[in-house]
Amino acid sequence: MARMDLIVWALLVWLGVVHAIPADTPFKPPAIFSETTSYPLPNQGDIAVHDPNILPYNGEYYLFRGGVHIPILKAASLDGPWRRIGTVLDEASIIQKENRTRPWAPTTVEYNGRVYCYYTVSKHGSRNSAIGVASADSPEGAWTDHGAVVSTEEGPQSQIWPYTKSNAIDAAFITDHQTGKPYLLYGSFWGGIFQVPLAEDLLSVEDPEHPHAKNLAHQPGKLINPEEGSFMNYHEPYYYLWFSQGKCCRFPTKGFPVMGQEYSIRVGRSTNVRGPFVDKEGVELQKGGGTIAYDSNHGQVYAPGGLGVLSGNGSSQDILYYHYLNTSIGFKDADAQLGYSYLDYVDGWPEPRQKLMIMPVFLVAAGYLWLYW
Ligand SMILES: *[C@@H]1O[C@H](CO)[C@@H](O)[C@H](O)[C@H]1NC(C)=O
Ligand SMILES: *[C@@H]1O[C@H](CO)[C@@H](O)[C@H](O)[C@H]1NC(C)=O
Ligand SMILES: CC(=O)N[C@H]1CO[C@H](CO)[C@@H](O)[C@@H]1O
Repeated sequence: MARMDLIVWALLVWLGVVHAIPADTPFKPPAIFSETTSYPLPNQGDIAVHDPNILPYNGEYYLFRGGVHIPILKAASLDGPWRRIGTVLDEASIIQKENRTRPWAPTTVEYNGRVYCYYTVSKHGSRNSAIGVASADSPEGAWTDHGAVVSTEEGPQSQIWPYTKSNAIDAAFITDHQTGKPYLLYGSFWGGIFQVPLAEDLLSVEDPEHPHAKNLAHQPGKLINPEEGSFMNYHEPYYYLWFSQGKCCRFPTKGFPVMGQEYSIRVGRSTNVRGPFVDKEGVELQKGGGTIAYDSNHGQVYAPGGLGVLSGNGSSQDILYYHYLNTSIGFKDADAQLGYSYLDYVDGWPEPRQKLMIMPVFLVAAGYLWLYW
């Protein structure tokens, strides 16, 4: 507008002849919630939980969550209802670090007839963290706390690489499907996701003074690595390294990031349990790679992450479970909901589906008929 036009327009606005903003222009909020339909809506797990961890055991599901002494819940189906049955710890963790009454992000596994729960003792924004472990004969207990397996910043071996540059949070566990050798994964926000071999009793790192560690995922050149909550599963012929990337928490107090910067679920694969892992574009996860497998969708699901995978063991579909914020429920961390999707592997890349595929069921039925007809 020329200067004269502006003056005339301002005068007309002042006189009320025209409105400063045409009244029918709709207010356009900044793009925050993705409306994409490229990802399916989750199946709803009927429980509010952040960083869920689920162990199928004796035909039931046990859900472990962060909180005072690590609460345990139980259900006959992933759809709930979930019933609280107790806690992993009877008192504060024996790890002498802050917030030890309230560990985070447990990961529970069954190994050689025992159950092991790896948990995190840390606090937001600190690298003074540890991963501890408790074990029991069954998820119903009685549990024994064994204390720290890896410590960063302070504690045993914390002066040894990779503990010097990593953050001991968010444990995951995998065994080499050929040798049975167990590994612990952890990280991050510092240095990315790391993997260390475990001793056979699963209570310590193998050769603790010289850990044969690998850095499996990280964003080069960045001090802050918003990659965390890793998980590894094996689905022949690949190991899949999953993690959550982006802003996870505290949206009501810290505000919303621009769309795409919130939590999303990423994945890469390798034929070797120790990597290197690459994403769908062939980018190594150690070089910032990671294909988005599940992200905000339908304007309803926001910042999904904190995931795990349940193996169908070849007879049923694998299941990806996670937490997400439902945009019509709320954005507090405590509002996070349990969701899950069935995994379809397309060219060896996992794709979430809302419904169980007909195919495996059909094959099992056909096999059954062929055997017994
Ligand atoms: C798959 O097999 C593992 C190891 O045998 C077992 O712990 C797990 O419960 C099985 N998962 C399902 C969904 O049957
Ligand atoms: C979100 O919450 C609304 C209201 O409770 C519910 O109708 C809807 O199914 C939920 N969607 C998801 C994906 O959780
Ligand atoms: C999650 C949690 O319990 N955080 C606490 C950790 O400890 C600090 C300081 O002691 C508390 O302020 C946090 O609330």
